Amino acid sequence: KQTTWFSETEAMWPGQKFCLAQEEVLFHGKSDFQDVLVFKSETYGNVLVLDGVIQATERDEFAYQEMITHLPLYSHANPKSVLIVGGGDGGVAREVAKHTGVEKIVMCEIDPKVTEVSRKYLPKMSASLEDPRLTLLFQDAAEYLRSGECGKFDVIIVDSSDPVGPAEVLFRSEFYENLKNALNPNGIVSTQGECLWLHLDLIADVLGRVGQFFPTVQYAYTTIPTYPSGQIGFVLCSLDDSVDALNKPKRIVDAKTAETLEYYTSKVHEAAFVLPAFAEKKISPV
Ligand code: SPD
Repeated sequence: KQTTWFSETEAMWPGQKFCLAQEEVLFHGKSDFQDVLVFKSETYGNVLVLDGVIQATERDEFAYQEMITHLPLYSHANPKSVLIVGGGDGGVAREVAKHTGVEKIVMCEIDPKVTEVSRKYLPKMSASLEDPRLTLLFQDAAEYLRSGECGKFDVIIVDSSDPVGPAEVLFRSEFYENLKNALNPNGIVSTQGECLWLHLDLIADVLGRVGQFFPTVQYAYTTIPTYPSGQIGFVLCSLDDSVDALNKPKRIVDAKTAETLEYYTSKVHEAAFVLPAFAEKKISPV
């Protein structure tokens, strides 16, 4: 049998392409915002692809969803309210829902098609979209935050795709300012922060931009085989200006929650902020 290869577009990583052996296309269509594809791979389970770029595979999604979520939530002493920007596949909502102290989760996803296909083909990622604490809005998050009607949150997680297409507005200064305005005192933001190997200049720019609004800003990262170059990071911003506002967890993981985690531990939390020399030279903490 001849292998059919899915080959990722090289939108933000010219000169390299990641491929996965594809068994079957489960869904392919255009939403109002982007091209949406879900396929069954030979070795990574079902795969969600937006505009030709891999967003999540069933085999390794936990490495991203756990870290973008638990880094800010365990850096906060007592998070009760969480806003998720994007995150339509439901993976971040699943991780937020593990925090029993969280009382309110609002998720603002621009594209209902992403949620629809995830409910159908990515059931382990999307199950917590039914959590009674969660309110799901299909809305442009940039407008939602600009309106000032969203209220205030302890933690905001920006689970976006790359800054081409619908997510481009989520990397602008105005958006970061609006994130700050939507936080409670000591609030924390965690955003998809791109790859050290590919986007160091972009990361330095973003850190500079968010540094205008937050006293503490740091980059942390995870490893994940199906994202470009096997690595992706998070820009974490805190209104708390103390030295260890972000890189030391304020709470430990209880035994029951630890059983559900495949990547995040308190030790991994601290290690995620330790950068290789080439990156530290370019993006030292603000
Ligand atoms: N280069 C791909 C970055 C994708 C980040 N978002 C993933 C969404 C998973 N919930």
